[in-house]
Amino acid sequence: MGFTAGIIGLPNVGKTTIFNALTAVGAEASSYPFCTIEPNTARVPFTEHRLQTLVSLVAPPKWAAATIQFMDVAGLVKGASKGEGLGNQFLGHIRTVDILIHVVRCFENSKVAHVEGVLTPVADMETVNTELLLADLETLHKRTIKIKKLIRGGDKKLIDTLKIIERIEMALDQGQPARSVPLLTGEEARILKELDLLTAKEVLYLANVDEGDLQGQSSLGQQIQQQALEEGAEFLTLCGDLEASISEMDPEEQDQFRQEYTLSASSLERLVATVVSKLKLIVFYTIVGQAVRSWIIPENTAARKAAGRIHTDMEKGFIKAEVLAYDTLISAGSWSDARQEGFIRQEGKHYLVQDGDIVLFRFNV
Ligand SMILES: Nc1nc2c(ncn2[C@@H]2O[C@H](COP(=O)(O)OP(=O)(O)O)[C@@H](O)[C@H]2O)c(=O)[nH]1
Ligand SMILES: [Mg+2]
Repeated sequence: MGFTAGIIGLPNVGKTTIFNALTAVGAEASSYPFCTIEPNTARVPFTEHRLQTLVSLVAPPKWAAATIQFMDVAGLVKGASKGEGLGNQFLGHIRTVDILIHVVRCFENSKVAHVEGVLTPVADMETVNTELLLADLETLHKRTIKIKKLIRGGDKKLIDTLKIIERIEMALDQGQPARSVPLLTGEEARILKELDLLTAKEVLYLANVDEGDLQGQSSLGQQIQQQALEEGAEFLTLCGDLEASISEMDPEEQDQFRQEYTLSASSLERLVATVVSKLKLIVFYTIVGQAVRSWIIPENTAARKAAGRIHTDMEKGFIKAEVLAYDTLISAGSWSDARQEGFIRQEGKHYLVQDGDIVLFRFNV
């Protein structure tokens, strides 16, 4: 189980530049190698201050941050939903991801052609979103035909599914994504998930701005921000070219450079952190043997399931979890001090792991 963010957008908006910069960051964020899985997919570490503090406290020979997978999806063009260009391949790829990072070009560059000739970020967003909407309408159309047949054949359970499909179709017809449809029950949410729609996925708009406009204050950046706000979507700015150059520097040089540009933290780290929070994921830590590691799980994951994140044997043979909150470990100074003080809690398989927990799983092999 992993989580994947798909970088999407029109051609020449900076998707690959951003993907490569993200991949380069991985190289120095762990003592384990973070490899590119396939040419267009890479694991990117979620670097956050707690892991760094734990590593300096424990000084383990090995450590590794949990990762989010990023996929550089082929550029989308008008007509993709009808199979134009790499249409089908593109849509097939984004179907597999958990969240869409929709890159919108706001940088001028006379050497790099814009597919439509001029910079029109809001129209660009719409071009991409329309293709996703059309693809979903097509999916729903096919599903409706199938479901109606099954209902006629006596499968009355599917009547609810059909009702939800109709509600979603209505939204799509008005240009609204499936994620905007308010769902009343867990059952409705389950049906929506099963429909596997592209516009049901969370979206994060990423304005790829000029070097001189890192805060996205230009009118182009503002337009995207406004649009994202109206959709209730997340919005971030970065300069792909700049991040790509920074990612090639050594760490000290990077810090210096960021100070000059008054970039508080790496925009790429901010991007990964936003993906984590948007997907409602939390982090827990293990300090076992020679390694300190962080792990990412969805909120409200039970201890036994969380153990399975590390190894299926640990889930199967789960006995109990010994748990310590991050802050308590830091104030105690070490795991053994915390144990002496009686701070370590014994939790069963139903315990819901909390963000920042440090967990030692006990299991039968
Ligand atoms: N000026 C400028 N050029 C950029 C920026 N990001 C990407 N580019 C350039 O735009 C071109 C297309 O970028 P690429 O990442 O291949 O776009 P993709 O087709 O979306 O993957 C490359 O020549 C990049 O160097 C940026 O932030 N500023
Ligand atoms: Mg590309």
